[in-house]
Amino acid sequence: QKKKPQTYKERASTCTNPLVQQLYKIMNLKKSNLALSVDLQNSQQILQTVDKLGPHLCIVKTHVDIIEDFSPQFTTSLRDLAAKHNFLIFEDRKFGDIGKTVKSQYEGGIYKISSWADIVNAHPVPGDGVIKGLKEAATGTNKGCLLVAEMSSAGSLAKSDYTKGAIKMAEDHKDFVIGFICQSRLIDDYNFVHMTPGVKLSEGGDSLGQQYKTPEEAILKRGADVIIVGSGILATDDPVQAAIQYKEAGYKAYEESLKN
Ligand code: S5P
Repeated sequence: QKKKPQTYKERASTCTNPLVQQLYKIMNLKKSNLALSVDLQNSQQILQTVDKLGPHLCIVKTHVDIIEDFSPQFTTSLRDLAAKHNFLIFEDRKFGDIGKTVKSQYEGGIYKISSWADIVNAHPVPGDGVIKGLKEAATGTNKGCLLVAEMSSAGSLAKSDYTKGAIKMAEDHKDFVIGFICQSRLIDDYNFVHMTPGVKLSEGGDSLGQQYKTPEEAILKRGADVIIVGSGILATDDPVQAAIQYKEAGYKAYEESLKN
């Protein structure tokens, strides 16, 4: 039987993982389930955008490897903005290799992701060594990982038994896996945050396989906790207004979902 929907405040007090608690507290306080996918290639542009949109976001999601002028100062500045506006940082690195390789990719190289990102994600395809490897690099810190259990793109192979395997893997590693990147509700357990990308106010897609659904569809029909929006906000004349629109649409859908 389906559990009664909980408010963000209730989830913050019942969830066991401190990072998940922190996220629900932010969502409650800012009345926002909006994650901005800040897919820009210039550091200053990213920082300026995040500073303007920050008040409306619960999460800022980065693709650090598309930045053309990356420097460690960029991640320091991004962390300052996270403190200023109270959001979590999610580096969308989609780790997908054996444990020891992802461990070095997470903590090492130029980006040193484990030193600044609160959340990362991983493909479950290698087996749970991918989680164990990442976990080793995150020891003693308040970090979490999302498993990419389903994808928004056309023809995705992440479905049926693969998705079920991802759920099992998450349940086996509850201390570090804090949820899923997904397109539907996978577990009736708020300890696993369901984040859904491929969201736009009008449905459709792009020329490279992306498939969009509205915030209402993502939250009410598919059971998303957090909506991830990139071009729906960034490719507009007024990203601040667009972010407010997505925030309000997402929050309204959440309020509606509580009535179920
Ligand atoms: O299934 C997925 C998983 C992710 S994380 N589909 C996605 O689109 N993403 C990411 O979400 C993608 O890498 C991009 O950064 C963002 C969607 O951007 P948009 O511009 O299409 O909203």
